[in-house]
Amino acid sequence: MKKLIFATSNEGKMDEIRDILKGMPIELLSLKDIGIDIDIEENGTTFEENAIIKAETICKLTGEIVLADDSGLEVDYLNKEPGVYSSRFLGEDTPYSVKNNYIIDRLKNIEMERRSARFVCVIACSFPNGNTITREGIIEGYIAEKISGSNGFGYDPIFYLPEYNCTTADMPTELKNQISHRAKALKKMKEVLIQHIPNIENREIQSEDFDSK
Ligand code: ITT
Repeated sequence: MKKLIFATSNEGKMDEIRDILKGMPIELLSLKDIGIDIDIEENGTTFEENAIIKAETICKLTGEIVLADDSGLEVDYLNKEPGVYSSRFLGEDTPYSVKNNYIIDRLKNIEMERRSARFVCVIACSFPNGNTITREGIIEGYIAEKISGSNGFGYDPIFYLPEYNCTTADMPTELKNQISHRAKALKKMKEVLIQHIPNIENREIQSEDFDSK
């Protein structure tokens, strides 16, 4: 099976990525799986730049095809903060209960229409020949008036989706993984992998045929 490395140290992301890509004939390895523990300096100013930095750094180090995710929450009322600084917002080690309460407090008494926000995810795929391809996924929502839910990770307990009347931390993991920014970016990236990695498409079609019988 083709080996693919996913350059993330975020366990919450990795669980979602494994779930979203399940069924593909690839062996998906995290940095932990391959024993790499490095702090990559994410000094880009956009999600795309940071995703490329992560994927290319690990691709050069391992010589393997490497995927990376850079993602975050943009809150319109806060001029799109925390954005690319989502994991470093108020300090890397600050608990999300504190970060989430801080955002809720900043939006206190602000009506729903002005609480708009989105999760953005850019996935980069770096190939050992030096090519890097990126794909983006976005999900639009609102900042909830209070923290709710314990599924997911990070800012999920404050990201409210009116069409489901709950936060992404309230919904079952399977549902989040069908509709999320990460699911959308990975779905597009699947097409890229099918085009660029020999045999992936045939083997996937076979497994889908098998599943549907
Ligand atoms: P890696 O760089 O090792 O992948 P990281 O957590 O530092 O891990 P990012 O720099 O991409 O990753 O920051 C993403 C942050 O955005 C993440 O830590 C969360 O705070 C937030 N975030 C992204 N996707 C999210 C999601 O689906 N649900 C909740 N919060 C999310």
